[in-house]
Amino acid sequence: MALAAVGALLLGGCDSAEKTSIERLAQPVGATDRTDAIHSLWMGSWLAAMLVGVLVWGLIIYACIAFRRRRDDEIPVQTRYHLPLEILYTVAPVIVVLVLFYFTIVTQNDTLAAASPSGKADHTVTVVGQQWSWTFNYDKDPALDGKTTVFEAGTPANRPTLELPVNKSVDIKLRSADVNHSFWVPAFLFKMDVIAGKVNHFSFTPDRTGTFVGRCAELCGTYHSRMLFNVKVVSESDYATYLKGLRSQGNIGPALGGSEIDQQNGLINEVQKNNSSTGAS
Ligand SMILES: [Cu+2]
Repeated sequence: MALAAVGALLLGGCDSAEKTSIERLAQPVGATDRTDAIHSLWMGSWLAAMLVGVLVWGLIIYACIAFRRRRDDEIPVQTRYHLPLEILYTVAPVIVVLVLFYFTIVTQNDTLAAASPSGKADHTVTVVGQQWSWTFNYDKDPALDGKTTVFEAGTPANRPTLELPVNKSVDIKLRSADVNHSFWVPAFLFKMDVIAGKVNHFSFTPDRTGTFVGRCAELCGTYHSRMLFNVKVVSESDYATYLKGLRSQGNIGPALGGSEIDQQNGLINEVQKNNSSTGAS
């Protein structure tokens, strides 16, 4: 009751955007079909933390009052080597961690499940993280011609944009051209590491149009903080127009990183193989 009154007082003085932000405990409004589970985990974790907090604060206050020193010449009973209490101190945090671990794993599996049961998403985008920007390869996209891979490459000064069609599933493949990075779009409530020498992937369906900020979430070098990008979720026809634009600009890929780096990582052969199979030179 008191909590509700304080909440009403706090919420009273702010506009509706702030109000929903407080109601969501500062979590951004999700923009994909995978955000509900993460949002529940977020809210549930805070609720659990609050319950544990209230219990601990309550016990502290109770102990301070009930076991305070009552007479100057006598110190309160000192409890030590109390086995049942020590077992409780050990077991209780382990239970808390196990519960959080369980819900995290369930949510993670939910979030990482393939976007379609067949594992075949409507679109595939290979994202390359490189010091210090991103390249987005639209792999043989059916919205273009199903054969040509087009790309957009960014620089720290020229922030790249990843365009995605709304309500269509997409498989994002993450690879690094150099060191480890991390692909993070706060509005997707999702982040995945981009590991050098390994391809990570995840799939989802963007469910509302808009422009969302993205960033690198792994300290990857001097200009790490400039590894920013935008994600623009657009209609299907705008998406097709965008891909055609990239093709007419000559951005024919795949572009998987600088050639020296590609050679180092053994990716150059893969580029050549892909080029020969698409007929590009
Ligand atoms: Cu980075």
